[in-house]
Amino acid sequence: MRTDTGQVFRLEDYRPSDYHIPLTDLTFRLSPDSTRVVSELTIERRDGVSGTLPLVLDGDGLVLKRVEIDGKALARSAYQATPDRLEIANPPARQFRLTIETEVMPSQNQALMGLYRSNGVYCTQCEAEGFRRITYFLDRPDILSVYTVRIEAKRDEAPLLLANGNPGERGDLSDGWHFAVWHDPFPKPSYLFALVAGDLGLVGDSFVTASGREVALGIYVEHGKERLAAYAMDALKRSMRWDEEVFGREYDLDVFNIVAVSDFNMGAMENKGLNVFNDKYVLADEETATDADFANIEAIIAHEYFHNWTGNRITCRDWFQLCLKEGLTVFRDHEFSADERSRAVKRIAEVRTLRAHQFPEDQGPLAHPVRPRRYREINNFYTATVYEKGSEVVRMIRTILGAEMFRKGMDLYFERHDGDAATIEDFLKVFEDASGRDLSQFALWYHQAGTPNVTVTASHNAGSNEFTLEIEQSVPPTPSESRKRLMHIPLAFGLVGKDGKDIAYTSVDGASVEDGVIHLRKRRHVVTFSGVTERPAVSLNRGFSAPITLSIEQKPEDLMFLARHDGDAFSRWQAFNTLLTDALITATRCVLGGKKPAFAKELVELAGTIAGDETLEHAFRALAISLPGEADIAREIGANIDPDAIYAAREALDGAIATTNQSHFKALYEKLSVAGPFNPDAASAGRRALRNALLDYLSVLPNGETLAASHFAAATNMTDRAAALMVLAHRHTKSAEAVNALAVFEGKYRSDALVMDKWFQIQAATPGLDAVDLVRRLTEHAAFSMTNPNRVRSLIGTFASVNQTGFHRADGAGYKFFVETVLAVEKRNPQVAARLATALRSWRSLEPGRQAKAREALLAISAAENLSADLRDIVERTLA
Ligand code: 0A1
Ligand code: ZN
Repeated sequence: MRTDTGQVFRLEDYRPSDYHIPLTDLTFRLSPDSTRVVSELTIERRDGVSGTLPLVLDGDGLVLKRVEIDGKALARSAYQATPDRLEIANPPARQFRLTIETEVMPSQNQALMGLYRSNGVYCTQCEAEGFRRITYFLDRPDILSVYTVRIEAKRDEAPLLLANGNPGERGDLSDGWHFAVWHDPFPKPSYLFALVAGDLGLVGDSFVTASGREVALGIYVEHGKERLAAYAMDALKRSMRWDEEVFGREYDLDVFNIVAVSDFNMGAMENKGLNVFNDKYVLADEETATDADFANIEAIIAHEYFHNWTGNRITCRDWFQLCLKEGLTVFRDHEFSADERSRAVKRIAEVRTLRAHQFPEDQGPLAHPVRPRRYREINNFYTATVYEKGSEVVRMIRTILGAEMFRKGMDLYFERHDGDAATIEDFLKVFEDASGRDLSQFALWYHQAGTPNVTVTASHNAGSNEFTLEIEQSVPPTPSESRKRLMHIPLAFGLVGKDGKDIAYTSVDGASVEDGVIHLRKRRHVVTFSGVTERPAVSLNRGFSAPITLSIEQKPEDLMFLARHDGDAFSRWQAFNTLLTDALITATRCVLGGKKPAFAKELVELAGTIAGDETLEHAFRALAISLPGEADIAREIGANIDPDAIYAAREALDGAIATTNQSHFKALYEKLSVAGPFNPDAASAGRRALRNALLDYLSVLPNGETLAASHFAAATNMTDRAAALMVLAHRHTKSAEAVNALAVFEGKYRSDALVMDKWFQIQAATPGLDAVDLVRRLTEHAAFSMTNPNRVRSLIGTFASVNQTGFHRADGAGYKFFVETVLAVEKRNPQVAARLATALRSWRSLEPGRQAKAREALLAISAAENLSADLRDIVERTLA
């Protein structure tokens, strides 16, 4: 484990390396407890660099066995080696070959960075700085090298030997060993290096590219699970075709392999030609995976594949530029899913995710720009801001430029920077050059942290037929950025008339308005639309054109009207969601004041109308009628949060909607219950989503547990089964039906780790005071493991980040358990522990009692001895 050195890395300190490594030849002799790695590097000085120049290579916990230059052992006095660094004081001035032999222990590697074993399979994870745990290297993304890799292993232990690029020679060695050579012709940074060796089953297929080249596709999974990779393979082929059609990008190697492993710190990794996946994002069938799992698999398969161009062919100059590959690739996978599924539904889901994960980050102590300027531990910057907000920034570029210019800019990006380690400046420049637009103010979206607030007042003058919007922007201060500059915010809008159609206007004054988008550039704009003969309902930030918080005094009648008629599906959803959120905030205040919440009849009835509106997609209806989550409500309230009051308010609205609409919901539920063969497609998933949302409401009515129990018993797929189990476990906790369903589920899936994750997740989110004890008990369950990231995230992660009433228990018991667990996880896997610890990032918005307890918990973590760089960084920033 790397302990904290306190070193801070700064963007302004970037300078190119003095040395290049054009060729990297690696030989691995694999063994669980002692793997030998021989690295032969061709090293050159950068042009124009002269004089005595030490070569300093990065390491991390390495054991050096041998070092040679041009085939001769290096004198002990000529170099200095520590586990974390190899310095050669005075290497030859011309090109030379450096040979380094290291020893690593994959079986002991629980941090899952570098070379490790997962379920008996050797695999690697090198992003961001894992390659230095394998051999000494210039482990930075601007060192691009052509890799040739030879793997040697015992044939019976590892019949399968994979690395990046195309396969080369293979054969037998003595004593039951064998070898395989892989060559990747595309120069790449070390973080994209990968190796996999083990005994796995293959799902093979092929793909013919637009120019007619045949690519062999392979997905490797545990033996016996091949059938579960069919959906992933289908998603891969659709992704390859889509990237050709939409971005003009073809695949470039002869093979493309994906390996599913069961121990993985993140979702998946885009290693060139050899993606390594968390098995959760590969394996699926109707019996074991939910519709959400299918959608995630499709998105992540696409995401990693799309990295081949945005990340691999064009990589990042340094880790400050992480959003260059991640924001752009998320944008690409979002667009893919929107094309494959329902664009409107996809957009709503994206915005919900952004608000749930990125907004709290941007509004709390961990706020950072999409392109950060400093970091202590880069692993902690794989954040919602870099990924999700990074994607929103790319989306805004497209909004500003229009689809055609955007594509022209992307084409120029690929043409100009193929083979480069590029920067955000390079990226913005291609769009400026392609379109002739000035994006300098827009660039602040990359450089400035914080969610901009936009406040709007609207008025209509019937005498002059003018409609006026007074719009003001402000960006709140964030850590180490107290003064903010004004942003360029593209605000899509519509003026909706009585007939539900957008009203035309004759002219606009006060801001530039193009194609239904107001371009805000100043602190305040007074935008006047002339020729507006009726008072419109204004629909703002359509399609969520900018990642901002919007405050507009809007009459509930207008919001009701927009919820029924807005021509933009996202804004239609937003209007109803705003009404629900407002009602829940008021209800929370009632609860805190000791009063019983009451809700407007029109609102409660509108939920029924939307649920039954056959002109709307099922998935849209399901999203619309699902109440904002407890954390969403807390975020909107902003300060002095009492999770118990929010919970009670939400229960009250659930009850009111269910009671008012009961016969209608029951009839709809029945209508949607017709069984047919399972199809994972978006339309079928939407039907299931609506039916399960209705079940959730119906289950709060008398005998709700009986209905949920029969839904559970009759389920023919995991989506319905898990939905019913959740309703029982959360709404009828400890009822005979809940206890029985949990036991049945456990009995059936005990040996399927990924399904048991759902069982852990559902229980970890059980509302109320007992959850802490339940979760603590579940850490003793045979299917739980403190070393497997999926298990830890399902049980501990869900408890801490989803269970508002259980985790934020007023007596601090939730936090106490959390401290113990985070520290226990950290001993094995600092990266996973650091991510868990971000669950407390919004501690300052809690009411004073809980706030004090949360602070104590953070202090207890920071007081622990030998804290890893990962965890110390998160905890100290959270407390600062
Ligand atoms: N580049 C990957 C994410 C990733 C980052 C770090 C990892 O190390 C543990 C693993 C994966 C992606 O965006 O999918
Ligand atoms: Zn990515």
